[in-house]
Amino acid sequence: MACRGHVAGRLNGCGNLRREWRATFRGAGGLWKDYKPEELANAEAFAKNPKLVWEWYNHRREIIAKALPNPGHKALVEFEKRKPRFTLITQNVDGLHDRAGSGKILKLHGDIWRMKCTVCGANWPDRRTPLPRLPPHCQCGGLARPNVVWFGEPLADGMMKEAEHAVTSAQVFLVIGTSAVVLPAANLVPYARKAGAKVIEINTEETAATGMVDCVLRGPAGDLLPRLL
Ligand code: BV8
Ligand code: ZN
Repeated sequence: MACRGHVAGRLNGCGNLRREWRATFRGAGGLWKDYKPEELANAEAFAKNPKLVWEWYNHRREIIAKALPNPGHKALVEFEKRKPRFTLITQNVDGLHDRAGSGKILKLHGDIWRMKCTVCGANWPDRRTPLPRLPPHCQCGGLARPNVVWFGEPLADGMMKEAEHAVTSAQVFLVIGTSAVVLPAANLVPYARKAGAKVIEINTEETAATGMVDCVLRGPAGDLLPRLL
């Protein structure tokens, strides 16, 4: 399929990083301490046992800190250089797009390298791995939480609006390495289609979006994305 004009929107999931979201789980036992991601990535679990939830984030931060952006991340940096109206929309909280050099990133689900105070609402970067003390606290003494969007929580104000605008004004929308299950992120696919964008899925497997896209490129994003340049 020939992609004309410019790529102005793309959504990616952690397939772009070998499933960080699940990679930190798919250890020998398949889960982290027998917890499913959804069981820990929510406010109730944090309220009940903030130390446990922070052990999980500390664990993921240590894995991500050792990871390097792959050719897929790097190709997206190149797209951004070549396409004036390029927007990178990610569900990943790993910060690897930043490390690859991407500039214009809509982080739908937040950033694992930032913390937020549950008392005063302060928000600050913290890249220490491992974290010296769990759970970490804010300067005000308040309990800190990861600056990510947990299940059952809304995305940051205006985030979905900005993402919707990017995909509904796009000529081409690349959907890369996501199972397209988690909402509201996955809604961006039908929004883009309805607005007339050519939607291209890049994934190693069939997804919940496959039936909705114009073109499927089946294979690893790290191999296929550089070839689209
Ligand atoms: C909300 C941050 C309402 C945290 C994340 C029942 C039905 C439908 C929806 C719901 C439901 N019950 C609840 C909901 C809503 C829920 C939801 O969607 N649940 C899902 C599980 C059904 N959504 C929410 O709760 C959202 N909030 O709805 O709030 C509200 C509104 C107003 C007021 C109050 C409340 C919040 C969702 C955000 C959750 N946070 N992350 C953290 O990281 O700790 S989600 C997290 O998981 C990631 O950010 C990402 O979004 C998702 C993982 O999905 P993928 O990235 O797609 O990864 P996955 O492993 O699934 O798939 C990897 C894919 O890559 C595969 O397709 C694979 O084939 C492919 N792949 C692998 N390797 C490669 C590859 N492709 C290419 N190349 C490769 N090399
Ligand atoms: Zn505080």
